[in-house]
Amino acid sequence: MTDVLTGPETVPQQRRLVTEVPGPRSRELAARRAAAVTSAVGSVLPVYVQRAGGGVVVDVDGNSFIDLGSGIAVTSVGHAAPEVVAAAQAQVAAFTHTCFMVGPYEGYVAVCEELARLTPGDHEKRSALFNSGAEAVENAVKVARHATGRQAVVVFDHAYHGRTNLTMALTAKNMPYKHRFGPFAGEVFRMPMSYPFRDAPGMTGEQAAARAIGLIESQVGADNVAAVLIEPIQGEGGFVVPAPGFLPALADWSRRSGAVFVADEVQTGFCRTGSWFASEHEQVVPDLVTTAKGIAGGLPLAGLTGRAELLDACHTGGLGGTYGGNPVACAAALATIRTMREQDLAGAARAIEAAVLPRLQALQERTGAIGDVRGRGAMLAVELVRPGTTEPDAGLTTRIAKACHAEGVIVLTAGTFGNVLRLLPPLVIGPELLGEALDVLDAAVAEHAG
Ligand code: PLZ
Repeated sequence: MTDVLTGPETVPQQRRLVTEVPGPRSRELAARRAAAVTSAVGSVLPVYVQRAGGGVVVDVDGNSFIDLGSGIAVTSVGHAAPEVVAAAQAQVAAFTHTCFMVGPYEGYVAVCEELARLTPGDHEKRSALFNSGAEAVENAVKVARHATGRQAVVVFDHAYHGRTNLTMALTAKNMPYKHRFGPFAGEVFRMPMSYPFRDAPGMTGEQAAARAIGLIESQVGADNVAAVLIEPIQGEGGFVVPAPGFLPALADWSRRSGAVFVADEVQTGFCRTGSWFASEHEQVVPDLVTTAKGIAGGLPLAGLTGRAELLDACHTGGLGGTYGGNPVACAAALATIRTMREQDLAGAARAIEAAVLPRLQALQERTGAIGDVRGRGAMLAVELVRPGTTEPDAGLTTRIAKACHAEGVIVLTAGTFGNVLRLLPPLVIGPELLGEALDVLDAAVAEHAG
């Protein structure tokens, strides 16, 4: 059992339940919350967090949970990663905010230099920094429209791009993201995704791309498309990995048609899938890339990176925001990127895939309720169905997730049909801890899916 240093305290890397879940202090906080926090914001866990380190989250009653969620793919370098903590602390002490649009500083520039180095392609790039993934996506659309003089944005079934008005329009799923929140932004066109588990058997990526492209050309018109926006592996939509060839064919079509190809790497980026960016697995070089989540080890930061001629097409002052590229978040990002390089966390993600995928496949052998096992790196999932069919079983998915939480393992669900159980461990999680978490998942599946 290795311990992870977080400030003055250490968080033992172990699963340990010392009260019922939720314990009395969490129940007390839940009651205070009910009277003060809107019920429109939900939480996955019934417990309240006191501290966290590495791959473990400790609640206010002293229960330790193994984290297979990373705060939705954010704490890839681990909770309270020592280098990130030190960098953020030093920056807080130096200055917390000037607004880059008022008084610029080196951290912002250095993060943009790293984004140019790390994102796919060796063309000249520029970046702008924001606070959230949704904001980065909004700005990708602004840039694509401004640079092309076109308006239409093509997105895909099962897509998730955020909760602002424009990004709700880009997001596919009604509940909970869009229901009664319209009217939505216009000029958004949704196309069929390549979804191997649910497409006709044997449909290739090229065929799935031809299906989408045919619809774009007939319903939108190639000359009207400002941007084709896609997650290289869909996140909230259920870790849908398109068939090989789908992404390259869409990127090629975009280039030929004068549309900007935008990869939303908010969830897949920064080593999550076993390389810096998921686009790399198919040698796709996007015109624009959006990043957030894993970039800054838990501090809010997002980036829009892409071809210099696109980003620089906008008039000066056209992009920005009070907090975008906050100096503390930038310091955290630089430490996060350094840690990812030094510890080869892309390699760690591949090792996680090598350890977890066979176990999920073995689980699939044992139960007819697992229709599909998929994902890449440390972004892995099972899709739960009624045995012998592809009919989604959201109820079973929730029961298994809740059983894991009750036993001290944080897992998340996803999917348009709510029937995907997804694993997003911190990339620094130790093999023993990971193995123990999978034992808990095994037992939960055995109990609820038989
Ligand atoms: N693009 C691909 O995954 C955020 C959303 C959780 P923000 N995904 C988690 C929820 O229910 O709100 C996400 C994403 C992709 C964009 C976003 C949006 O990123 O930082 O949440 O705005």
